[in-house]
Amino acid sequence: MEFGKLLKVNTVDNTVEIEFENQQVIVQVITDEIIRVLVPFWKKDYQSIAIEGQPSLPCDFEVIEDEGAVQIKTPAVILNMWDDFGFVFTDKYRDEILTSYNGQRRFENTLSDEAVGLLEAEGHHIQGGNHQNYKVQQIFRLNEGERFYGMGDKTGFLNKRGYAYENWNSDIPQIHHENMPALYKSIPFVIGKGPGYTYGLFFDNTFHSYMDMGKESNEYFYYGADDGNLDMYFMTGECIADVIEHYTYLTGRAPLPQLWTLGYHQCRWGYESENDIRTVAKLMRQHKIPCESVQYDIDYMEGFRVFTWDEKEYGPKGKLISELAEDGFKAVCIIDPGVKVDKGYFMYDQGVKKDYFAHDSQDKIYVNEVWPGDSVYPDFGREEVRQWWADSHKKLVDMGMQGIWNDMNEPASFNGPLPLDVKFHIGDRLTNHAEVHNVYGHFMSMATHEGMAEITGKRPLVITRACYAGTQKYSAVWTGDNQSVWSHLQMLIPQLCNLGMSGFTIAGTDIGGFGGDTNPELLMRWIQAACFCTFFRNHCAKGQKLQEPWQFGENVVDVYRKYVELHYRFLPYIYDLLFESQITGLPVMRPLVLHYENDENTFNLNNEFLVGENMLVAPVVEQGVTKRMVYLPDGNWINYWTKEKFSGKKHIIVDAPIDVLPIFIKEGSIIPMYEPVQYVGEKPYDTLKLLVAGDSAWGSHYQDNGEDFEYIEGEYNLYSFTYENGNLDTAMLHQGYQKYTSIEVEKL
Ligand code: MIG
Repeated sequence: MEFGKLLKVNTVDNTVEIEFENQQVIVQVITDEIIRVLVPFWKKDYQSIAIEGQPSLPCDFEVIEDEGAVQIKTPAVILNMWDDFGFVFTDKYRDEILTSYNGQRRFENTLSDEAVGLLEAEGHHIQGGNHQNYKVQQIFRLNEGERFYGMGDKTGFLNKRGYAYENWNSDIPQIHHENMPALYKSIPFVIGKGPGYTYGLFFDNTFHSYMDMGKESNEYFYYGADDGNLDMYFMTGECIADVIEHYTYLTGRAPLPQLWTLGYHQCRWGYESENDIRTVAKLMRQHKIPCESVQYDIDYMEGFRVFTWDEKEYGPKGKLISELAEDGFKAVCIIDPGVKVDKGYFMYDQGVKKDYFAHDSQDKIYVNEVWPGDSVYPDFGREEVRQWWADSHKKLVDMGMQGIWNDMNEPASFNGPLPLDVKFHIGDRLTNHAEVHNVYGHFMSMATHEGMAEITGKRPLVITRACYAGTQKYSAVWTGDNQSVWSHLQMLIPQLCNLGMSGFTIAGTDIGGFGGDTNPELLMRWIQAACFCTFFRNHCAKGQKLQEPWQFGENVVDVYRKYVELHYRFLPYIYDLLFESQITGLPVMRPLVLHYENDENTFNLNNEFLVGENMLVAPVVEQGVTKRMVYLPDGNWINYWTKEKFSGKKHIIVDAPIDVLPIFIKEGSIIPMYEPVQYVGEKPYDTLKLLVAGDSAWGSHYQDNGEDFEYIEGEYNLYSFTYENGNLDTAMLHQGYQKYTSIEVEKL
């Protein structure tokens, strides 16, 4: 569509309405650094799902009109817009950051619809085979050397340049290859990074959308969507961290979790009875591998009916859970959205009576098939339905459940995908699956989070598979059904780093791989690579080789234990980073490019990462490898194991036999540590250990009760440590909680 000439500009408060001949465009100055450009192809008054409340802050900006052009200028960004919706964002020095592309997309190698049909019938997946312009589409100029980060859980590598993706939450049990269009999550947020500039773009639209980051062309990149608005938030910043801070200012940050949730979890789809669960719990303790929970997959339910418990296989309600609790185990169970069609089953009856399930285009309750057989889908976009779902968790909490794992909420279905016209609501507004699909998991997590917070009074553990931008406020995530293959171990690093830069600070992958059979070497390397994950769980599918470490012999158990223990040693450091993340939005696992942006060795670095700013981890993610190259960026780095010191900005070769995960600590930092325990709560954490890297070092540390919301009222301690000439100086920046009885120094 041609927008036509820019005719008129009208500014009210922070909103600038720009009339083109054929289309209105609305520009909102959200903050000095964030500018929203809304082209309301669909709806002018659209209440964002990702962004809650009113994010606009008062700011000083100028609107300067010129013949056929307008300039909007804040202290940090200048947006120039002209005829036909041409625009450029520049920084305050007027250096160009992002420019609309002046031209059409160029389709090459286009297949006819008929050819696509034939190929698809043969089993090919034709991505973009019949190239098309989308109903909503914006093309941007692509600069040489421009890179892209973020975009949620997409497959492939850290830098998304040259790849194309889609946002359509998808249940993918097959191997997650690097060229897959979409996985379970839709986070239409990208960080653009070029020579001398950094920006963020968030496209707030829940319909099926497309992001081509220079695959189709080297001259442009584009965003497209099947419906909805072009609703684009441009964010500027001096660095990637600034952009993440702005993005999470808009869409929210992960709240502080309970400390135990960050510990180790064991799971398997196919622990089919009380006995299976007890055995695994017992063996965890026997092998002295720290463990917080043996999680309940769908097997624990009565005929896969959500909010029930199978007493036949798992014993009387509450008994198993409370007995295991005596040994420190917390209970976490899976809940799927699909409710079994079954008269007499309370969830089905209540939902039918209150009209809580989605309807088909003929206005009958829509039925598809999932684990319980014929099932219906709660209409989670309605507040009343979420409240009902939230309240239903009382049954689980009464049994002793302390955490909820939400699966299948893409939503998944066995009997073909849900048609796009299945009727759902968002608030009171009737809409359909096409709009709700990508936020179905978001609304479900929100209900679960609110229910668990209300019922337990503690910080909820919710883990979700599907989600949208902003879900980080309600839920942690895991990356779904990976497989026991080396390429999935390799992908863990870029995938979790990109999820982290997209707001999801609490995330993990199934350790050992979910599908397929793992093997000793792969499992040992996996527990090492995952050692600093904020969601730390070994999980495996029914029918695959059993995946608990003791299935592979004593040597594996020893190596495995070493790294689970190491995770527990660094728990206070991880927790500190999560505390900071509430203010900065920064993740725990970070790609090197986040802190060393101008060092080109970091631009495409897929096989090492930072934990916070001061720890560098370089796992072995290749079969048969026992030495590896490690890139150390600027600064001095001390090998955690050997205490050997290296100056950075160079590649080194390190030994990494099967029991070694190379770790380097940045000189000048202090890392807080605990002694490992069998589970959080086994004994009080009354001693803090400080790992001091170098002769002169600084660090801070946050401490609270690790469970409830009292920290918000000030029940916490904030320490600042300075180490100089063999002396440790401790300052309390805040004191509102019982202090450690001792603080010990370990010099690196
Ligand atoms: O169709 O609940 O990703 O973690 O074990 C498979 C059974 C359903 C998929 C989840 C996986 C879980 C499994 N679920």
